[in-house]
Amino acid sequence: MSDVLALDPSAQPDLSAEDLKQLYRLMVAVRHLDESAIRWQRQGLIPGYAPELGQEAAQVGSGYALDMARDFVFPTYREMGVARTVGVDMVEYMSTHKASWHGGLYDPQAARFAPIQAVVAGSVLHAVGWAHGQTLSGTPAGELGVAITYFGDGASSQGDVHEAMNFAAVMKAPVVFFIQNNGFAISVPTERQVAGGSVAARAAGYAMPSLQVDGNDVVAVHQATAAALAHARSGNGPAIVEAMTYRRGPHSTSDDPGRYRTLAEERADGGEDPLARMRSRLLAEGLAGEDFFTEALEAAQAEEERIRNGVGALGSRPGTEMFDFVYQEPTHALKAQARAWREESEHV
Ligand SMILES: Cc1ncc(C[n+]2csc(CCOP(=O)(O)OP(=O)(O)O)c2C)c(N)n1
Repeated sequence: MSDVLALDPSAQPDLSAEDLKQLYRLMVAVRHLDESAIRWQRQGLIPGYAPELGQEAAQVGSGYALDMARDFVFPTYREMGVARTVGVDMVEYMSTHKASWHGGLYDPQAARFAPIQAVVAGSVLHAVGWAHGQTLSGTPAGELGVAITYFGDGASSQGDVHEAMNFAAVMKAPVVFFIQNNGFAISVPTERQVAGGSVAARAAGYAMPSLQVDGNDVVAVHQATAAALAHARSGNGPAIVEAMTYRRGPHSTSDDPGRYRTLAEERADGGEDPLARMRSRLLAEGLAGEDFFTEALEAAQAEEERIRNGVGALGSRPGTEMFDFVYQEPTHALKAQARAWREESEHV
């Protein structure tokens, strides 16, 4: 373990006043869109959605630390806030929740944001593969693109995560494992399935550095992620960031948290609202006044309206497309499935 480098978030450059304001604007845009998406589902515009209420700081703070000219994001189904922060087209992103297309209609290569992943822990393996490709590309240390993979405390119990971390550490792959520990895997609380209570603590066993950070503090998340990215970019291999937060809403629009936790527990365990916290900081430091907060909300409302109209206008995609992007060269079995599907659904 002697060669494990510590991560020092305080060594990262301070964020400017404009950066701090931008982090707040992004969190407001994400919160407003997230809350709206639940209403869209209730109104029948989209069939389902996985809200991220309470996780805005974890997502915006980490996304804001990325260098999108060379890094690559591997999300789960709950990273709308990261997508918004790194500039993914939000209508194309939301198409997955409209069930127009699996994984979002955006171009993953151009957006540097992998398709939305519903397989728990799936994105973790993909990220390590991509990161190993960076090593093989011959890009010099210091200039490496870094893969960042998002996953939850629940996913951390999957065997895939062990394999991914071990492989990444052995091969010194430039990857940041970003865990949002939001307290729940659907109905199962963290203490029922993360032995020891911390995913970051496992890093020592893989000889990689880690940081556990207050996931409700957007600046702390940003600095921790920036430190982990700098470590990986310099050719030192992977790092873990575990953002401790709380899933304030349901697991998805088809979940009823009342079946496994009480309102009193939600109030007691929910922690600090990330937006309220940043608002207080901006006010306390004299960086923003009421006009700024009003403008941020109005911009978020206008943006949501644009996205809602775009999602409403999305048509369905040709069903044959579900076979088109499985493999570069379709297998015999896949061709047979596609044929059978066409015969049944299109009667050809
Ligand atoms: C391989 C696999 N197993 C089970 C599921 C069903 N499932 C969907 S989300 C989820 C819980 C994941 O919890 P966590 O990783 O903590 O992420 P969170 O949903 O809290 O963001 C489960 C078990 C799945 N989608 N994929």
